[in-house]
Amino acid sequence: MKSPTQLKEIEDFKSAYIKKIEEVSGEYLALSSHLNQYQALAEIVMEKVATQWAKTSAQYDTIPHKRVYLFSIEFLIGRLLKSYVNSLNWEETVKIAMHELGLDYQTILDQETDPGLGNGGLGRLMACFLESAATLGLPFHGNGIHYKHGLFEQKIINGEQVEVSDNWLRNGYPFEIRKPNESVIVKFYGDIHYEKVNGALTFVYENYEPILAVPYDLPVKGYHNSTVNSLRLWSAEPLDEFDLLSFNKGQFIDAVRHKSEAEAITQILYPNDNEAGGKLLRLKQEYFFVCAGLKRIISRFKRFNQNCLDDFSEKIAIHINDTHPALCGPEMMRILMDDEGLSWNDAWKITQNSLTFTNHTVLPEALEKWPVEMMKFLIPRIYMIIEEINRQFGESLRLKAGLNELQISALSIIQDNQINMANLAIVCSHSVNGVAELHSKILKEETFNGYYKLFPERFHSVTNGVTPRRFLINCNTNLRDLITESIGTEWIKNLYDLENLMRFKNDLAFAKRFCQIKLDNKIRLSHYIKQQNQIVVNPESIFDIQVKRIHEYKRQLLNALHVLHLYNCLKANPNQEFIPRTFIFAGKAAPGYYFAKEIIKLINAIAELVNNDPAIHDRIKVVFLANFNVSLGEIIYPAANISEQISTAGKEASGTSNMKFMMNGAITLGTMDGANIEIYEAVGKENIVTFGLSSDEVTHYEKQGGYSSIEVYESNEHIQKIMHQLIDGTFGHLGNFQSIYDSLLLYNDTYFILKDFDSYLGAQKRINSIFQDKTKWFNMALHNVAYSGRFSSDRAVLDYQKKIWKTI
Ligand code: B1H
Repeated sequence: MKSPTQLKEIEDFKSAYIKKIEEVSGEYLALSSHLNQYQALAEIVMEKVATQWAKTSAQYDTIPHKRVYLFSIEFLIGRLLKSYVNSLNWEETVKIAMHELGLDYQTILDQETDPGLGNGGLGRLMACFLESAATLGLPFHGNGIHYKHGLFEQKIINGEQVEVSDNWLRNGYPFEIRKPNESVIVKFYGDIHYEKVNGALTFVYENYEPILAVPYDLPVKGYHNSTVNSLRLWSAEPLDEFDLLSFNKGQFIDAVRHKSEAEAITQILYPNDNEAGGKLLRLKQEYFFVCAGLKRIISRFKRFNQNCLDDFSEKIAIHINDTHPALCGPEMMRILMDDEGLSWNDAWKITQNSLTFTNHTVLPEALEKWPVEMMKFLIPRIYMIIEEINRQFGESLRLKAGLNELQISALSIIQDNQINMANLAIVCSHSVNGVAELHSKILKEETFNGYYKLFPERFHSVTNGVTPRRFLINCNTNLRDLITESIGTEWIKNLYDLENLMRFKNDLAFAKRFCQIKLDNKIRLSHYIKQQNQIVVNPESIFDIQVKRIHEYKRQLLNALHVLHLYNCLKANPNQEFIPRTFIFAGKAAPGYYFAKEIIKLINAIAELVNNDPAIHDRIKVVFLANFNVSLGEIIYPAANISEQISTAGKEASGTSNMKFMMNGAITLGTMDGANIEIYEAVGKENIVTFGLSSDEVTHYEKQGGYSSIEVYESNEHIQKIMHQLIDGTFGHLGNFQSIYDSLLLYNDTYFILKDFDSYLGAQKRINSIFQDKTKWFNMALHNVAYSGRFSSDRAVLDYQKKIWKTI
């Protein structure tokens, strides 16, 4: 029974909605399109959110809290409409109202584009942190780039990845507010020379190219509270629509070139994950959002602090998310000295005390280095400051730490005529952290060991987390309801409370519902697979899933070769007992990453071979789902039995899909890498399946120049067979996979795929035997949900507040 207040709320909502439809479409509801229906709902929701937004901002202005600004070149926010509705506690009202109006709520939600403003885990982590901070009621804002085109849309055509540009703003975007009056000017290029002004030698910066940075603000709403924080994304525009000087001289093309060159800066997100590109435009992007963001933060601070910057670092933390915003150091120095007139020493104190830095990867190809010439040319004043920071740092190492020249050059920010951005970030900030225990240990002992020895107190570790609101509560509503019925609602804001679920480990009725929910989620995914790939899968089979960016170190290849091996076994022995499996893959490859694209091709070739072979009798199915993004993840995570987390140990800094799967009751099949190790600790060794070399073993081999993959090959018939299949025409018109073959045998298997193959096979066999014991399987799955508390981004954000920003 609904209360009179609820009934009134529903009726009010319906009339507001009918009116809104007319406003956005100029038509009656009955004639409106799904897109208009979505737009109307989005506007109503945005109005409600905006009221709380204004209130939160006003409160922050009066109550002095330490504010945190998260600088990141990626924020992978996902769709927002459902998140806003649920966080407003409006889910039921909206659902009932839509139903009573004869509309399909899900279809309306599906009209929303999924903004691809990030590549993968790094960008998604930032979005999770923003959501958690708002839910915890903390003053915490994001600062990034308003890309006109997000990450490309992936299509699979003839088994291969084809990229299509992403135009997420095509139909307008209802959840952002453009704030032209808060625009700032960012200067590029130009010359610097010294002049005597009033007797003192000072420099003059002229002939620069000014670009207008215009902010777009998006509300970040807390769950079931009234906090609304901001994500500020900067867009590049020409200062004048076109260059009037050229226009008047009749040089029309030059006049518009000026416009498109300015806009180019925020045209597109670079589609590389875990790889630094080295292009001038990327460096422009990095400086652009750092400069615009810092200018606004500092001017706002002055406005609320009587123009005084003295206690800036007590009241503000600026967080550098990986090295892409590492120019925060020199840019802050520039603003404080050149614009605010502070001395070097005063500016340095404020800068260093405000900045904190998180590293997200130890892969050498991802560690950013910029040529000195490029930096000097593009941002000459910033280069001057970097040189001086480096000079003073070297000097202090020489005089205070007593290091010799060799040691100093190993720590230098400028090395081989390149700026090492991680070194810059470490020197300019007072805290450096890794994103899981093992990763932080590697940073201290290997990657940044020289710095660690000098400043051990600066090094920290904060294990990543994911928001349970998006990755459990809103995407697995049946599990959410079962949990809430069983242990109350407290867990939604304190995920450790999920441990109370262990009370139900012997409760048959609970177990039955728990397993039924998983099956229903698998059925939902099966429909999606049927619709997208025209493949029929068996929802009763084990859903074995690996979804993430395609990268050699993540080893989708190991998974694929295992599937090929199982296929061979079934062909050789068709009557063997076999537990049906559905192998599901999804993920994008960077457009220029040839090898990753070959892996996608191989997976699709294996799918074609296996799915269409009648001798297999549908016992194995292989599915590659196109265009993996946040929304697709929300359908996939709840449907998994097995979460494949099989990176070469020591290479995956943390991983976060491991956490999303775990929360939804999947069993991790993983190496002892990144946060897998902490999942192992949380659930206990009985409730996870691990295999493979340890990170120490990998390092040991690497120090000897690798292991011998030929030896493994020669001693293992199964491996010989699958290796031959890569090049012997098995895949028919889909081609041979010579480059994959060569990478494993000729180039000695950098990622230890053949080395770990047997161990992986053993782990997969263990899974089969466990799966047959339904009670055991339920128990393992329950453990995974129950002990996922520490992988909430609420915990991660609180850890940062305590250890790093010292705000609580
Ligand atoms: C992660 C990146 C990354 N680490 C460079 N590093 C990029 C590096 O465009 N670029 O140049 C883009 C992304 N991404 C990921 O961060 C790690 O691989 C994951 O293990 C980790 O979970 C995630 C969040 O910390």
